[in-house]
Amino acid sequence: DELTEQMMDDLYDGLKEEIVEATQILLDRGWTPYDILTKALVAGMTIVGNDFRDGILFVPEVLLAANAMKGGMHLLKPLLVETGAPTIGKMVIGTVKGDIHDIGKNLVGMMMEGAGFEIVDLGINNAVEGYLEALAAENADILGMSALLTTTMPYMKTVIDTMKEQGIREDYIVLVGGAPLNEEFGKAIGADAYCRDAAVAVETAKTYMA
Ligand code: B1M
Repeated sequence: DELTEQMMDDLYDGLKEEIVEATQILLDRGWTPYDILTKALVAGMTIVGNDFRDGILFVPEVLLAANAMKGGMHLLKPLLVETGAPTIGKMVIGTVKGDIHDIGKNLVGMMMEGAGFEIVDLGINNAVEGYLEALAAENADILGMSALLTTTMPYMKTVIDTMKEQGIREDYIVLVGGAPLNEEFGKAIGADAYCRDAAVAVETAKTYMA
């Protein structure tokens, strides 16, 4: 599709207004919010990520791309969270300490809300104390943690170990996600499940709440 190709270029160039406009055009053409997210925005961000890794793009450019993506997501959010369904559970979610990546986490939050979950978003750079306070204060069912760096993902284990020490690990379902994680890592740190993407997070959470 010509427009989605253009969107990938615009995302790469960090052109927020163009991304917002194109997102609206795809909606007007009848695309589902989920297809726009995955086939245009996430696909475009994957290209940005590859060139970032290869030293072709640098932090300022990637920040602009992320900002452009958020513009599109902002438009899609009300559509993704629109739901008449009764609440099926409550999830506290946040990116772990030392990590400021939040696009994936935001996406997971939106899709979970759309599926009927109540979401308490703690934002980025969360220490164990913050997670545990929120879980108790919110009377949550699920803890969701996100990490995008190999240097921050071990912090998830710190959180889970602290839950075990305090005897509250079994009171919550713990779901983890983020690009550098995998199934094996999720098991090794004692999470209930690793979620590859937002759709899997929704399905996994539903299964545990059933
Ligand atoms: Co960062 N960065 N970054 N970055 N960045 C990565 C992660 C990297 C892989 C890029 C690369 O080298 N190819 C690399 C990590 C390498 C590694 O650890 N092995 C990297 C690096 C090195 C860094 C810095 C250290 C760079 C520097 O300063 N030298 C720095 C670290 C800052 C910090 O956190 N302390 C940094 C900074 C940044 C920006 C600020 C510029 C920006 C973030 C802006 C923002 O988030 N507001 C940024 C970005 C945008 C990226 C890439 C390009 C894209 C991430 C993204 O948003 N993807 C990324 C490359 C990549 O991942 N390919 C990269 C789109 C998003 C929808 O996907 O987040 O994977 P993702 O989320 C998915 C799933 O993973 C899953 O569902 C989501 C939706 O499907 N999921 C969950 C995620 N969290 C979940 C939680 C759940 C369930 C599922 O809980 C239930």
